[in-house]
Amino acid sequence: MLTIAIVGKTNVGKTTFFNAATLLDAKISNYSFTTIEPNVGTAYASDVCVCRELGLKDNPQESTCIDGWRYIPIKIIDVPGLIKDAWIGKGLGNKFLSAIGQADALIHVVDASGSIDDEGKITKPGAGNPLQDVLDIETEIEKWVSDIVYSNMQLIAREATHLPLEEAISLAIAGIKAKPPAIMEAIKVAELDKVNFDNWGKTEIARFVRDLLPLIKPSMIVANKMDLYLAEENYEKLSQYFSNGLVTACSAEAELALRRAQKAGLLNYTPGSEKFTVVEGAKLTPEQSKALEYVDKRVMSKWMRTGIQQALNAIVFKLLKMNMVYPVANESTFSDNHGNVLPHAHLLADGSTPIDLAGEVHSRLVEQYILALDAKTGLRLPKDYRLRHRDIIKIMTQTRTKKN
Ligand SMILES: Nc1nc2c(ncn2[C@@H]2O[C@H](COP(=O)(O)OP(=O)(O)O)[C@@H](O)[C@H]2O)c(=O)[nH]1
Ligand SMILES: [Mg+2]
Repeated sequence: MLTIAIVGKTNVGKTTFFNAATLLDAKISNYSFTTIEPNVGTAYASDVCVCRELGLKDNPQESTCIDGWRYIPIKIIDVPGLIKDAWIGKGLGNKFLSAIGQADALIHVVDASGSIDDEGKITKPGAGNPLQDVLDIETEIEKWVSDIVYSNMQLIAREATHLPLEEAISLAIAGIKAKPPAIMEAIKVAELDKVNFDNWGKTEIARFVRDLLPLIKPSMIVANKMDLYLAEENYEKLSQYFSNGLVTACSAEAELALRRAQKAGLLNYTPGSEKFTVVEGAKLTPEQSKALEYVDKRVMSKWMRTGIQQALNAIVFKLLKMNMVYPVANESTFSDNHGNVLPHAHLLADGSTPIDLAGEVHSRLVEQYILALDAKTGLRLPKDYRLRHRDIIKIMTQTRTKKN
């Protein structure tokens, strides 16, 4: 499953973001290291479901369809305790940094209201420096990965005697999930393709890692606490510094309040939508009314949304360029063998083929694969067809397995 790690300094709202995205109840508080083990949970990436264009009522199995929006599960990890110099093992850094290793992308939460100091302690709003906070964490991750590469120099050199360098590095730092093509690209961008690996030192490794990280751990910067005054100015600064749309505005606490109230049956609210309404006849306590008024005034009216679902979607569809693809067993009814309409939806990286989709569904399908059909048109698809967003695919297989 696609895995996203939430990183950032202490007290920026990582656990609140995590809880809002998963609606699990991990502990939230103002202390450093409240979370001592990474929290792992399920969040969702959402997009308009194909049931709409087909005018069908669907029966999703693992995913969910709410008002014509399909929500596909993704794994998210709340990585606590990243502080300056965590990479040398200070604090609980190293253990948590390894959670980043398994992630496909990062959500980098920053306190845009500037209410934390550089150590992550709560301070007067506006006193902190959110841009510096983001850079500190990036440096931290760079140092950690550089350190791993550096301590594996001998192993890499040995493997590189019989493997291309990018494969040797990929093997040596397997825990970071860096594929050879990304490594090769980073070597080129860092202009290290002309430098013999034996001559790489700390500076070369640092250069290589700086160019590698955006390729293997693309990250979305989430400017959190946008409900607080002062956050806007910092959000502008962050957006200017990290141009190309990598910064999203968010109020994790507002989303958490809305999802909790929705779960308690008090609100009509769909994650990602621009409005919420109080359920008719719902009895709100004065505190609840006040909190919802605050969310409405400070977040929804101003930003049109809380930003949590948008951040998740942006990371999955824009940054990672995933496509949502629907496998079906029956191409005329768009259903599985039990009559469930559009039962599954998978997230597949751009460039994936029908065989990749078969692999996601079941390894047996790959072994028995004969051909794939585009269920919308009934056309046969070549083996190397590149799946597109919202394709509905029928995979034809041999009906019998060969005896061996
Ligand atoms: N005003 C405001 N406070 C928030 C928001 N998100 C989190 N907080 C508060 O920030 C503090 C730290 O939150 P937490 O999720 O524990 O931060 P973490 O250390 O990064 O996991 C808590 O007091 C939260 O209630 C938000 O969107 N707006
Ligand atoms: Mg936390």
